[in-house]
Amino acid sequence: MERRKFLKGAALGAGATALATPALAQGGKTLTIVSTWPRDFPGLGISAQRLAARIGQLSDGALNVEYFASGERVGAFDVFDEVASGNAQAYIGAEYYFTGKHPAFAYFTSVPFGMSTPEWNAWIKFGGGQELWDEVSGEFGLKALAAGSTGTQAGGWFNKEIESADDLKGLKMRIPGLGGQVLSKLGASTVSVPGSQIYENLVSGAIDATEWVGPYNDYFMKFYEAAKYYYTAGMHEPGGGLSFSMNRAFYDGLSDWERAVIEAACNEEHAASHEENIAKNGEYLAKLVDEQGVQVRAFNDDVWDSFGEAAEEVFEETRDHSELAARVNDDFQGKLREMGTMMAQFEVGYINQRNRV
Ligand code: PYR
Repeated sequence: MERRKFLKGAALGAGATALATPALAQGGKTLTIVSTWPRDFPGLGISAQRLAARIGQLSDGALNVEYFASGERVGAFDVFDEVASGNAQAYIGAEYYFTGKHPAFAYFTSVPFGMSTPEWNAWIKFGGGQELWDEVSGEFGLKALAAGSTGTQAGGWFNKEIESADDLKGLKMRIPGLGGQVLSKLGASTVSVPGSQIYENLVSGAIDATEWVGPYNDYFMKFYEAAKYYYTAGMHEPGGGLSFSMNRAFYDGLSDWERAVIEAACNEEHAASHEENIAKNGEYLAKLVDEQGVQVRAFNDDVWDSFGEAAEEVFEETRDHSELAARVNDDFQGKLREMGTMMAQFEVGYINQRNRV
């Protein structure tokens, strides 16, 4: 998939859309899905289209699914209002784009120094996370489910090496969510623009740095044309999930079976997208280095420590927003510590030894 092709698709007007699934039998319920990802975007966009198509297929005509990529019906960051208002029935996207609505939404994508994807899945499914998500979404008339995961994200693309926190001062960086707030505390000037607008901003010099996802998704964005230093694991998005968020009245009107269909399709895509990223990231990191001469770097411990101090302040400010934001933060941080100790002893402990021997 050539990058310009899907960026062009992102700019198309509403009339130019193609359905992810053909209109199904008349008489089913309309399920209009709007997405924060451009059409055919490798990784995220294709995952969203796969999910929309799968819901239509599994529902066997009960749900008439129509899918609009970003810009085809509303802009990427307008999907929340489109669904909350009932103009569309569901959006696929990342909840941390909507921290302006409520900062607790960040925890339902990923937060700095937060959970890895397996930890986040465990919190959502068995640790009370879904119930907290329902409370936050419920304030806006929405009901959300996990429906995708990128796994641990890359630290991002920079046009200079980052050797100390001082190198972040004055840096103009695209980075959404609480991760962006951490960078701001360290003196960077941060913006959150949708994926389809990052390349132009980087190439024009409007920004000096960006993060997006990881090697597989990032390869197609061609950020290496403007920024050649690529940092491995970042603090800002260590794992977590993407969302399929429904208008609550629409959700309440579904039969148990229709809900089960949507839940099954979301669960399937949540796992598949994570697996796809794990399977492809290594191959695409090698392509970035071998084909494009990208310089791979890792943040040093001093930079990590600065990120950690700034993140503490960001969490305190997030807690101050409301009783609900404090409760979500505290539950998340408590479960993270509980699971993190075990993960370090078992999963990470094993992987480190395996890779060493
Ligand atoms: C981002 O907007 O940075 C994502 O990770 C999707």
